[in-house]
Amino acid sequence: MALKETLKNALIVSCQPVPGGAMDDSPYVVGFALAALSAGASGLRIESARYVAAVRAATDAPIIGLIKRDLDDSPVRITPFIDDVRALAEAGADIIAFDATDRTRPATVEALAQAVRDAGKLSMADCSCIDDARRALAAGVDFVGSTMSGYTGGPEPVDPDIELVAALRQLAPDVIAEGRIRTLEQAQAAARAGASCVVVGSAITRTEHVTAWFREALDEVYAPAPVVLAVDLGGTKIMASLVQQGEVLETVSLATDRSGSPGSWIAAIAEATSGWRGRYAAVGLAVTGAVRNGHWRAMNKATLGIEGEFPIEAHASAIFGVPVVAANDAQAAAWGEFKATQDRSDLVFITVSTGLGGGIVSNGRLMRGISGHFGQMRDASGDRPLESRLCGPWIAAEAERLGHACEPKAVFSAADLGEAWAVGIIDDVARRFAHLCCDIQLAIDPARIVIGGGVGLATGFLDRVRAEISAIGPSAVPRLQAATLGPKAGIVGIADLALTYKNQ
Ligand code: ADP
Ligand code: BMX
Repeated sequence: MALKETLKNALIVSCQPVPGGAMDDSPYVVGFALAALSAGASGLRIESARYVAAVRAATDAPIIGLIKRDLDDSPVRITPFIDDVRALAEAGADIIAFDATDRTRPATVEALAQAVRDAGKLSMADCSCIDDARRALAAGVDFVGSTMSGYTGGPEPVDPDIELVAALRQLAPDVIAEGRIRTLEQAQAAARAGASCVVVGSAITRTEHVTAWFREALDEVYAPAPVVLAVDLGGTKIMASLVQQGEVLETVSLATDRSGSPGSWIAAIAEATSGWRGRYAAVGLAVTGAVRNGHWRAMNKATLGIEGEFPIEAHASAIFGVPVVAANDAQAAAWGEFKATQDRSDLVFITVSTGLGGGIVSNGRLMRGISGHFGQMRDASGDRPLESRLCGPWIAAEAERLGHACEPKAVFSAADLGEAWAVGIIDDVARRFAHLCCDIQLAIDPARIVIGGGVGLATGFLDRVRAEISAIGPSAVPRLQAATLGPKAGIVGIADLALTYKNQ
């Protein structure tokens, strides 16, 4: 009874060197044991009669003794034989631990428990599950432990089995939490789950294990960051880059074949980037249109004619041979812009390009689904999407209607030179965009609205939009910024998303 009291709310340190390792000798085991006791451990767990005897000669502190054996005809390793119990008792153990699992075994749990009693010692049943504990308690053991959880088949877990500790506590008061307790938080969790004492082993006394944990943790940081093949597929152009940790290493651009199909666009990307094969670990596809559950569809076929729903992630990963993550282009750009600076305030990204797309980052999270599809909201007429007159193709069509057929870029140049027809077109677009930004400010109140896209980033566009906003004099003035990453926002954003989501 006194021993149970001593071990109440205690830390027990298991001093078991790696077999055959540099510390596998009595002086080290005794040293670890005395060091642990000097710093607040109340008990020890020691393997083999030889080490129990050596530690016993050095201290009166409670010792849980065990003997590990690798048997040919039984998976049971911890104190399998009655003779082991006797040897441990003779060597000076106070508590004798044995495997209490329900597996083929040389001696029954009942016989071992009886042998411990016969030797005048207390017993600890190393259990893998609650049923092991039930049987062991029925056989009269003094302590039940979670030691064997995770070691009777299947992959070895990383974390301790705190749930088993809590379940054991429902059966008996003297519960020892043991197994994979590596951190202060895990030890506390075991205590909170009701353990009457906690055993920590490797994390204190296996230098090889602790060293390897640190080595692996550092390897993760020192390992070269993975490279992603990041693609921005818009209604007008496709950009593909190799990206590493937000750095764009190389880029190719091609025109989007607007008469093509998802299969032909992916094939064109694979062809244009064939020289980069083997250099990337994942592919990220930022695409115009909506992406949900790896499937891609158009919101507005005028921006790009994607027929039906296309399984873009499955199709592309078969072609590229690495995991593929797809997302909407403007959402990816929103994420790229969010990650590009230290500013953690909410942002809305808007691209004015072949269509008008958007993305929202709120509380540090990218909103998914179809959020940000501002271009699909109705315009004042009520019967067409806002983007039909707030995009590059509308500028070109309007220029042609006015007898000045040219690309939007040339319309901007003409507007810069003060040509009235061009100024009228650009002012129209800027006014509509200014209204949209004011409405977004009222709906979402972002700290900033970041602008991208061929038209959005065109020279002078933002200044004209700001002038229109001043003219409106809104109750809440949106803070507009040009994309820090320029046309690469989508590329950088999807590269990061690809690494985040590739295993999900
Ligand atoms: P995508 O829509 O494929 O993502 P962009 O962002 O480049 O591609 O947007 C394409 C639209 O932007 C086209 O209508 C194009 O004419 C127009 N555009 C591209 N570059 C400029 C520029 N420098 N000035 C004005 N308009 C541009
Ligand atoms: C359209 C829509 C959005 C896209 C936006 C910008 C389609 C095909 N696309 O509103 O999903 O984000 O255009 O795309 O419905 P871009 O091609 O102009 O860059």
